[in-house]
Amino acid sequence: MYPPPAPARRDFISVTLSPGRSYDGGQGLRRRSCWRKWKQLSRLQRTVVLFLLVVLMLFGLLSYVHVADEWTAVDSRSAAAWQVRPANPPVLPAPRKAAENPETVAGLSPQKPQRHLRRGPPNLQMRAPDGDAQERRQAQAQRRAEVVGEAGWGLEAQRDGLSWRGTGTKPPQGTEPPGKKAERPPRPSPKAVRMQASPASQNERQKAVVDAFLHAWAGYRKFAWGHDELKPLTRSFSEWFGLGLTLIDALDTMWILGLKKEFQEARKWVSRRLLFQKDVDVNLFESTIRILGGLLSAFHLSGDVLFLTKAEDFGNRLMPAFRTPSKIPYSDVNIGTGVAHPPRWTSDSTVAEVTSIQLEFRELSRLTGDKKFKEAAEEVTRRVHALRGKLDGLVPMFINTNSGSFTHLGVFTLGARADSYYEYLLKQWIQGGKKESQLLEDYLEAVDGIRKHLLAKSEPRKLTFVGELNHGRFSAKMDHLVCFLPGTLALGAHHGLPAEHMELAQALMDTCYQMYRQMETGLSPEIAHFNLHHTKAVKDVQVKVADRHNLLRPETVESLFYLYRLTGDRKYQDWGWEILHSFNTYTRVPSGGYSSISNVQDPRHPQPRDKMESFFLGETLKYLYLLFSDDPDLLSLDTYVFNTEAHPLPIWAPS
Ligand code: DMJ
Repeated sequence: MYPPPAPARRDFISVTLSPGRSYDGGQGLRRRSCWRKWKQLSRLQRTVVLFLLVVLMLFGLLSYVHVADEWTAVDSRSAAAWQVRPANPPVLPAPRKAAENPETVAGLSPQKPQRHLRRGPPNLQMRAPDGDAQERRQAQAQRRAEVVGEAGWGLEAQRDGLSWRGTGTKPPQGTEPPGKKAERPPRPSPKAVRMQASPASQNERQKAVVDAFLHAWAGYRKFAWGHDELKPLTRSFSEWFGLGLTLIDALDTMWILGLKKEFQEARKWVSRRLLFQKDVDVNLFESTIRILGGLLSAFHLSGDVLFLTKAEDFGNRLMPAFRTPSKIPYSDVNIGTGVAHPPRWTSDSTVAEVTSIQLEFRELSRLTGDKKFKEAAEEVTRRVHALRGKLDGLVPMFINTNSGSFTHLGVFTLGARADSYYEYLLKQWIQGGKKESQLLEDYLEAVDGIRKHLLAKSEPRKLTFVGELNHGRFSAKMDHLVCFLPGTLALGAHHGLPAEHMELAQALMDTCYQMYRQMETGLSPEIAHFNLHHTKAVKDVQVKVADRHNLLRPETVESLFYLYRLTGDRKYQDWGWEILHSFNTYTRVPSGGYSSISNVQDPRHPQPRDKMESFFLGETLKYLYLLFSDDPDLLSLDTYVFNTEAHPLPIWAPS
């Protein structure tokens, strides 16, 4: 009646996959039961399970690809590259107690983590510097250093940390313009061997400058060692690039002032702590004139190739700034990633900034034999030369990095954003042995443009000053920055330019001095406005509340140095002496350092701003020291040309 029971169904998997195996550890049974369970699931349940499985597999696949990429990247970087970038990369030493000697404390001090200063939209990002190429370049530089060491130059410095050579211990070396790849190792400048000062050879005023320097240095050393700038009131520091800016800016000043111990200690910091592999944005112009210029100058004066090696490394890291549609460089570049960009608010660069890096880049090419530095910088000069929008040789203040054209047309000044354009026209011409006539022509035309459009006389003393032109309207406003001009004009006259340049230099020098003299503290404001009206008992120099600060700037004492050196008139030394006295009276901070002040018209409350700019050591005190020297061979103006941060570089074919 009942149908016979159906034969037991054999499990398909166990029969087909395990033929002839009597015992499989229970796996067959498990498979059988899994399969049964699977078959018992509804269609919907099976779909869900299958979907989850597919998702899991996709996830696994993606993870694999990512991990594989990571390993490929790790493989492609050299071991060395990883060694120089530890997880918590050290660059700057922590602040030290006053008693500690910055460079003799054993071991490395705790480091601050790197700041991330990468800025700019992603579409501006460019290729990071090639790690391998960088290593190759460093190795080449190191090899050159060894060759130079073997040749006798810098050998003592490498062995002992510093060589303070005596007069005439080496034959004078000539300089030569940059040509093809250097066939000989780089040589420091011809006068390096004579560049030493002993206290015995210093006059009283020079000793006062040395005293001021040591006071400033003591503050920096105690409270800001290895950092960018000293904050002397709060006894701390501020960072701009995080590259020991003050220390680098001050290296050649220490050499010139004969401060051997201080120089040696700073050199040690450069050797051990100055690393440029940092994720940090630097301003192309500021870092070129202060860091690149400072290192090149330290190399020339001391003959120590350490400084050239560092300069080349740094120069390479600045190069991405030139990769723009117009070849006019961006204002900022990240020296770690090679990402360059303009300021956040514009695609313009400042005219003075892009035209005041040439002395340094040209010299770097000459020393390294690598033409790329010179070519990039000179391309800018060529393009600016050909631009429309000038007024009788005067240039606007901005230039666009996309179009390569001037922007904000119709505004002309010799102050901020244009100043050193004029200075570098003349100085490049001098640096190159007075052969590059286009530079000279542009300079001469600009001086005529200044005469024609920007000069005026104040009341009541009839001081000649350089004003500004704003769409045809003259403004009697003159930045302290313009006070570089008397020195530059005098330098040109010394190199054979018209004598009337020297007359104008002297007239402007009087004016710059009066910008100090007519202030209650004896210190110039940042910006002066000249009185044009004939009324009794009014000062020529007037100051707006927003402009009455003094940042310890160098331009006036810089020009005093040129004027004294080139005329021999001692009144310029006396004026410089007065200015040094005022700095000491109103800006010297007892615990160490000097501070910029907010009010040059209030001797009772000059309001220190708690900042010592690096150029106070790099420029102001250096020029004062040179001003008080009666030795025309101390950095002869026929042998050296000073960059705009007062770092002397050799003239390629000295007269
Ligand atoms: C310096 O950095 C340089 O002299 C630059 O050319 C202008 N500004 C400061 C000093 O005032």
